[in-house]
Amino acid sequence: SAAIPTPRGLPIVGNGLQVPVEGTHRFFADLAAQHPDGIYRLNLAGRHVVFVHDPDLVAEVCDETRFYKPIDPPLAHVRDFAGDGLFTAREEEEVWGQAHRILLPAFSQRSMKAYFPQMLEIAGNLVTAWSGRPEVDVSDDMTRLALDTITLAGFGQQFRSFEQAELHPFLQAMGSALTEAMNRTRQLPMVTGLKKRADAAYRSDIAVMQDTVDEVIRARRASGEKSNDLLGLMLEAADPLTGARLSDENIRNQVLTFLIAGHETTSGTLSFALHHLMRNPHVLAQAYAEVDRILPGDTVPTYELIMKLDVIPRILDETLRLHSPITAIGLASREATTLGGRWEIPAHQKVAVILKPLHTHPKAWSDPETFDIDRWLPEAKAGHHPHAYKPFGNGERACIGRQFALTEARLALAMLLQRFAIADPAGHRLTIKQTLTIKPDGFRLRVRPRLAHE
Ligand code: MNH
Repeated sequence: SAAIPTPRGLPIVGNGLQVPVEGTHRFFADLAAQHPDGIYRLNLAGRHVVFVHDPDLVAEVCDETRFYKPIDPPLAHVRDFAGDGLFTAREEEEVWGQAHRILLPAFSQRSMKAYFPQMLEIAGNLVTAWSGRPEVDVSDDMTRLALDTITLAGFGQQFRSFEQAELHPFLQAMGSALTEAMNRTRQLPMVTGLKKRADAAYRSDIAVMQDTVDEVIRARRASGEKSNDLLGLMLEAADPLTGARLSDENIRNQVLTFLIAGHETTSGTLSFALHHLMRNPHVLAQAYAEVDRILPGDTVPTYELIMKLDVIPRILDETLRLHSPITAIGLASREATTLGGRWEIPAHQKVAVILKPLHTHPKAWSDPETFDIDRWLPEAKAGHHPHAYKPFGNGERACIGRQFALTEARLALAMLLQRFAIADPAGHRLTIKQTLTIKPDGFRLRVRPRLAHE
């Protein structure tokens, strides 16, 4: 056995202070490059974390009989507001399985057909918003799209974000709370305890989020409406295994979870996809050709037409390889074990998989930094390393909203390309903003309605 390599750190906080607030993705990419064995260890403010990015080591830590998803920082902080919702529930909490079983059918690919009219309505609002403007802020509008889509499809509520200049107060509160959760992840608890102003703001942001959600639930109850959207299901359905129903508090936590998990990530994916299209004009041309073939003129998209798309889904797959909005997944060992036949770790050792170094690992990807959608052609895909691509996480705790996000993103991208010529005259240099997730910062596009289809 061998000692896991550890970069030298500062006393007390260990390597914690070396992790920059902006751009942790760059920091971890550099560290990965310095550790060709695919493994290293950091002391983050007293918490020892083992990082793995070699796909074969990742395959080991993705074995759910050996590793589980712990709720550690930053998720332990997100739990301050998402509670025992699916994303931040602990493995031993029975309610995770109950909610998972109740909600899983509602997230199947088949169910997406039922949400399609709502997805179409909100994508239409995006098109309307862009029609009157020469230039758009991409990340802001994708955030509006994703938030309005999950609130309408999931909870029957109209946020009407495109009618407002400022982001909804819920979004502002959520953004600040997520930023604070990330700050707390980098601070010693003692320091967090001293920052009274930040703590007061954090509490008030959490109250704004909870009030918003309580209002969504109250409005549904008041309407007396029986709907089989996500909220209707949670209010009515019983767990097929235990017969249990979800408590009101758990439903609030689930709604909050879907609002958080359901829109930051989808909006980041769409924004990064547009960024890559601007950088790769030949792929953009392929996307236009596909849209003009499947949705000629002003054909209104249907679920069936959207499922026929091939180039656009591959653009999304490749975008998620190079820019996963969720940059890392956290695991922990059930028992003491050995990784790669030589690295010994104790029981309950925290392990992090930083996705970028995994998604660009030369063992699994040729020409890894190149945006190449042909990696996702069926023949090429069959040859992929089975554990070198985890943008939606792993195993049972993988993303429940994957089909929802991909269906929504396909539709939005297709409609934007159907309606607009997009250009990036300033030659956007990608800078990344990070809260719990990453998205492009200050990314603006020049948009112009396509009169005749080019
Ligand atoms: Mn989503 C878990 C990525 C869209 C709801 N999601 C995860 C995880 C990743 C992830 C990674 C696992 C995190 C972890 O291991 O700690 N999610 C994405 C991405 C997109 C996305 C890249 C868009 C693209 N997610 C969505 C949408 C919804 C959603 C849309 C809801 C409508 N995600 C969840 C929930 C979980 C999750 C809920 C937690 C699942 C569980 O643990 O049971």
